Amino acid sequence: MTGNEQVSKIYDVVVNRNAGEPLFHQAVAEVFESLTVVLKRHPHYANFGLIERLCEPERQIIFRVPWTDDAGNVRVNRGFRVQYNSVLGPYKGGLRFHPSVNLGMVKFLGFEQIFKNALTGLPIGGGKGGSDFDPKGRSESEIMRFCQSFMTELQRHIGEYTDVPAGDIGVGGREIGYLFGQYKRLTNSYESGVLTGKGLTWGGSQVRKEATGYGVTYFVANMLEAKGTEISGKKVVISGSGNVAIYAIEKVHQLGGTAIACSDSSGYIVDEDGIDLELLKDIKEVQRGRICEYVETRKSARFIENGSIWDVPCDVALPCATQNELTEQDAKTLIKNGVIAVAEGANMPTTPEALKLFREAGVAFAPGKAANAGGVATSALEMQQNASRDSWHFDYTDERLAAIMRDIHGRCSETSEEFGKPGDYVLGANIAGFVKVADAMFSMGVI
Ligand code: NDP
Ligand code: 2IT
Repeated sequence: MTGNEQVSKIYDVVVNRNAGEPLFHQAVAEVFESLTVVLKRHPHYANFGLIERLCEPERQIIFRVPWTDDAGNVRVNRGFRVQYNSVLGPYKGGLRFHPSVNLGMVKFLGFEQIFKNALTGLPIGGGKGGSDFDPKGRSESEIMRFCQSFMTELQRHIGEYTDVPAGDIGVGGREIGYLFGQYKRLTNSYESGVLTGKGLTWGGSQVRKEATGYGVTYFVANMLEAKGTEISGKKVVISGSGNVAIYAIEKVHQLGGTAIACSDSSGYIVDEDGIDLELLKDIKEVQRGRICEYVETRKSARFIENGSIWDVPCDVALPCATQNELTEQDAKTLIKNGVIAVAEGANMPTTPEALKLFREAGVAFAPGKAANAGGVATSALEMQQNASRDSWHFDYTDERLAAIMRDIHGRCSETSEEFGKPGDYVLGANIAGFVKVADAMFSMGVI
């Protein structure tokens, strides 16, 4: 059998065994596309059921999360933790609270996380979790009670050496605080390294909050440098206005670019003068408001309720909201408008059809598992600080992050060259991540 036939046979099995999980299938297909090339050169990676084992999570936990709302009604949500692969270190990956969360979504995110974490070069395995809880419109005390109930079950499955969750969509510093408080109370131990993204006064790392957004921008700076240009003077469109988007905007501005548009699920704003970041932070981080409020204060900006943010002409596009948010039509528009680089701050925000168009058009394209790895990498730095009961300064941590992103860029670029597709960061990231995990799996035998 050729590598291609082997891979497509395994893919069919994955699809049949995981019926009704299209996001998971999509994530697997994207990695498998790159594996054909690897198997051609290194057929041994198909031995000992390695690829089949890689697709099957080591453990999948689903649990009931009951909580009481402010009106006294009992609500029931579903909690998930998929402990995907631990050959490189304890399971590591975020928790997502969003009404769309289901097992297939958590599996897609956990699968991606394995390769992303491998690319960081740090000792972390892959996992992901979350709940179909919708934080929108919930009071502080409802959020707290939900987090406490969620952790009441999750606590028996996690630990500094077992599984270390962090934030993702709908889970930020506030939620990590409630989750950590409940973990500490239930276990009667101050195990700092059990969660990352903690507050700076109680075990958190400098730069963790900023890390994903800063990291994606560092990656873009490296990509542009390879093309003989830089961020300075470029117009950048960034979707989302959450944790990743806000700190991507901050770093773009620090590096001399201009972020001119951002969004939330109700629409997008365009501000050709450059986004006023203090205003955006106040609306999103302090008031927890909607993006349309931006134009009430900032008269130079406009709010567009219907339509796509990718209609806004730009040099660099950073999808930083959610999966499959950048479609084939969006890619056509961006290419027509002359986009030179696209980097995924979110996980799998680009549809396969859009990705194909970017590749054909020669647009520099950074997949999420490489471009947004700065968040989890800084989580691993937080774990290091917790283990040595140390805390590093902001500038030092930021330099470490920038160096990690430079290394990831280098690894992806060298691997793409080695396999005959220079500049194909998707291929480079998939292969470099896969080889590291696969080699460790071989060393540890059939487990
Ligand atoms: P936040 O919850 O802070 O922000 C999410 C943003 O995306 C909000 O503006 C939200 O708008 C928008 N959004 C979410 N879901 C949808 C949707 N279905 N349709 C349209 N807009 C949507 O999350 P993060 O910034 O932390 O995460 C953003 C992305 O980055 C996710 O894909 C996440 O997996 C990925 N990521 C996050 C990392 C981190 O460290 N936080 C690390 C690596 C990747 P609204 O408020 O209206 O819902
Ligand atoms: O998708 C991701 O990499 C994250 N949500 C961050 C995970 C982490 O453990 O910091």
